[in-house]
Amino acid sequence: MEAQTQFYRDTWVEIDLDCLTENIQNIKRHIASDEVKMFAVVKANAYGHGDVPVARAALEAGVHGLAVAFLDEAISLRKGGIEAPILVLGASRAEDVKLASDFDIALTNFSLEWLEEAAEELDEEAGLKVHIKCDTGMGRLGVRSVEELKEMETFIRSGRKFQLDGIYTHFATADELDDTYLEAQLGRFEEMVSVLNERPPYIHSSNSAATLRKSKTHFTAVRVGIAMYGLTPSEEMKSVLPFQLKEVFSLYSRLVHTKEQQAGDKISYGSTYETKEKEWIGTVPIGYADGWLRKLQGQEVIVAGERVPIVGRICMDQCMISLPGPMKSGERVTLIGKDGHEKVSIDEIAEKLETINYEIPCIISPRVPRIYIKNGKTIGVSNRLLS
Ligand code: PMH
Repeated sequence: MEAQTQFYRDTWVEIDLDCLTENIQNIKRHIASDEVKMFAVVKANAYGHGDVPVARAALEAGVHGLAVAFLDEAISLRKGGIEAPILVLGASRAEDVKLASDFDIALTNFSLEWLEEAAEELDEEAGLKVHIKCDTGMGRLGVRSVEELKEMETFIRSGRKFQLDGIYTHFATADELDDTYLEAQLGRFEEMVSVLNERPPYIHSSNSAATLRKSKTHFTAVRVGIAMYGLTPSEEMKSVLPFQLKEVFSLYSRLVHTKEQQAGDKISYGSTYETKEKEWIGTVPIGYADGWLRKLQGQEVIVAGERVPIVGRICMDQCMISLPGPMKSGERVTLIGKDGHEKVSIDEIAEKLETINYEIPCIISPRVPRIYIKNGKTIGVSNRLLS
């Protein structure tokens, strides 16, 4: 079935690819070395922004390759026509390695046992690219023992089934300004890299926070996610950002019904909101099934340049807002983004939901169409480029 490129609802996400490009150019300028390649982390549908359009724009802006969580996500990019290097950061099943090799997708490897199983599936000349993941203190994926690491290298280099394309690690605290733990992880990583007989082309450890804060973590490649989307990795880091990041993701809707309620009228399920006096109430077609969670009751949105609150419970597909005065259906509502002098940032929504900014674009569900803007023009809808 063809992906849907038309939509018939008044709620949408705008992905500003010009901001994405500017963020990438600033990050690359900050890295300031052509020897360091930038991988754009586009897992989870590019943190909810849309994998193929973001990947394309990122490559045009000068990133070298892409990183995703699962083989499925890598194949989706290949099927979307992306030819750049792709690395799968998560675990892949040994039985699926032939598929990875056929699509020229690099996989993460963190045990000898996996290599032995994977070898069974591969032709002698397959040349599957692997990056060895070292667990230097994140406690997630990765080989810990230097002995096993050496055996893995020997196994990989013993034939042509595999190519050792990279070695990497991941920091647990790069977004905290206290570097003690990061330094310990870095030391451990350097030690692990030093036991290899030969250095692979890609040696990498930096997420956005480390890329922006610590040039000695850059090695030969960096893996940048959140900063590319214009979000700061943590509150702490806001004070040390080397340049301004521009938010790529905005969320809009339109009033679909407005009316003047009388004093004492109740709004939405549970009748938790009661109008104290005459009040204009607008209905907005977005709800918790779109990822606009019930906990956002009371959150402000922007209408005609003014902040107004969501009143009453958020329903599955709709919610109500208190309007500053009489207004007609069709008026734009900004849930995330700018309108006039007002702005609702992703960080503000994250704070209201008591979570981190990373979660917000990820939880706005695929039911909300994404519109891609480049050079001020719409160039795609919902993961489909129009040209
Ligand atoms: N590399 C790896 C292995 C990652 O897991 C991530 C993000 C990145 C790079 C990019 O990090 P950044 O977005 O901070 O630049 N991974 C996750 C995660 O697993 N949960 O939140 C972010």
